[in-house]
Amino acid sequence: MNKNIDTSYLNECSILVLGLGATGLSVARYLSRLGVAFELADENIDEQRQAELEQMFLASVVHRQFSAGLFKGFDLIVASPGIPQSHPDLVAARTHGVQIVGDIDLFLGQIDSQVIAVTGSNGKSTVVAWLGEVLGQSDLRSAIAGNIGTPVLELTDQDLDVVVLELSSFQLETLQQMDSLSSSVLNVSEDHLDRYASFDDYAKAKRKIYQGTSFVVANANDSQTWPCTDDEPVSNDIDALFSLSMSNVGDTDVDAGTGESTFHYSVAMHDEQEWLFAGAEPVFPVADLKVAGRHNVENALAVIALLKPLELPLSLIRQGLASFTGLAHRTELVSEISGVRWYNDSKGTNVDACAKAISGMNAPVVLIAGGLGKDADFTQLRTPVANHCKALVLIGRDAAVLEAALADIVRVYRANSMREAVTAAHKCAVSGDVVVLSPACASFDMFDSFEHRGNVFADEVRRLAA
Ligand code: UMA
Ligand code: ADP
Repeated sequence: MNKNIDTSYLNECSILVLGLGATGLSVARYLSRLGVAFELADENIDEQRQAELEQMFLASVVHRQFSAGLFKGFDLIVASPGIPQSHPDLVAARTHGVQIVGDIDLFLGQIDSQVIAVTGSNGKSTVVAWLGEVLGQSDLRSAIAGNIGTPVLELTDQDLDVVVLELSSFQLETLQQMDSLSSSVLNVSEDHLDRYASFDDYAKAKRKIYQGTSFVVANANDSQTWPCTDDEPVSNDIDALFSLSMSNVGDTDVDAGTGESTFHYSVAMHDEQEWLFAGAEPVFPVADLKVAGRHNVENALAVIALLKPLELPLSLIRQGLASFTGLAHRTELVSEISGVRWYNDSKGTNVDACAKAISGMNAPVVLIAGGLGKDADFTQLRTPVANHCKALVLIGRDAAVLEAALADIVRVYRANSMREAVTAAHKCAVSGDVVVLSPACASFDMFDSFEHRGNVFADEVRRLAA
């Protein structure tokens, strides 16, 4: 049974759209297209924007303040992902019987396409873009959307065979039913702990992606990515496992009770070089991937596993694995200046991503980090920093928190701007070193977005080169 919101239900209820960023505006446009009435609310708009929005959505009232009183007046609230479910006014409304959903719930309630869904603390955008790359070379009509940037409801006017969704834990919080062809939690490490009561709550939100999925793809080395029974991660509902370190490559586990198989995706030697394997089948040589780092080998395994239910020709999968060149701001080489390579990993917004980025460099690292720390435990960076970094340049609001966690194991410099940070890193680095911007933090204290931060970094590096 489809537990998501279908369009006939939308016509029957009073609706408030909460948050008027990319998601809220896409919801409002979608409801307008359906001819359904709704009101809008955002706490951070001025009178001019309010007037513009009222002009844009003619029959709709636009509110500039949230309150429990306002929320209780509706049957259904469509909340943007940036608004926590624990928001006191939302809690009051829910207690009052108001149904609270997100754009993903609306989208899943009305599409006919097959869905491939991806979440995880790190690698989501890379895996989703990579899936898009493979599917884009097939005969299937496909699109990618979700947390990667295009709100899902923007796809509703297209006729698609397959939709690949990047879903954040925020977007999964309200999810009732996924009903996807395949889904994966790629990995779970500390992130967004300023939003969740505990790491467990965060991991549980991610695992909601498996509800109603036909083909569960999980990380063999991370039990937090396994589906749950009574809130405990278990392995018996997993259809495919991927891992860089699987001893039984080529094997397929068959459950003695159910007869169901778990397929293995891993790496092993073949023709004297390392290959990606799907079960016993060598799929692609690791050295021929165009994206750097071991984490991207893992991402490639997840891509192959998630595509399994579509049974695409192997030649097509090989073509898509070979042609993917990675996304901007993810361990992206900006420049090489006097023998020093400068990498932009501005999307490294949490501890694990930063750890993977610096561990993947086979040269001494000068790391530029800092920003909004989201209550993370930066002592988890101690081992990778001790093993790989020769100096640390810290920026942003939580620079002092990072310094307190790491200053006894590495030389630390503080900088007040990206220009100062790049200058300091330039002074520390010698030929053969690498400088990596991988902040382990969100960007919003100093920049509009991680893209903005990465672009400012790249501009400063190019200025050095000029
Ligand atoms: N707002 C309020 N009150 C609040 C919080 C927000 O009124 O308490 C309003 C803001 O004033 C603003 C609007 O809500 O006008 C913003 O809504 P939003 O924060 O949900 O952002 P959107 O623009 O709708 O973008 C969201 C995702 N943002 C977040 O989850 C924070 C985008 O992911 C996503 O690309 C987009 O939907 C389309 O699906 C960004 C992100 O940072 C990239 N995601 C996090 C991450 O990747 O770590 C989860
Ligand atoms: P997300 O969309 O989950 O934030 P991205 O693909 O944008 O993931 O990558 C964000 C950062 O995470 C990259 O800059 C890289 O340093 C790191 N990363 C990518 N894939 C992985 C992975 N599988 N495991 C750990 N870190 C990863």
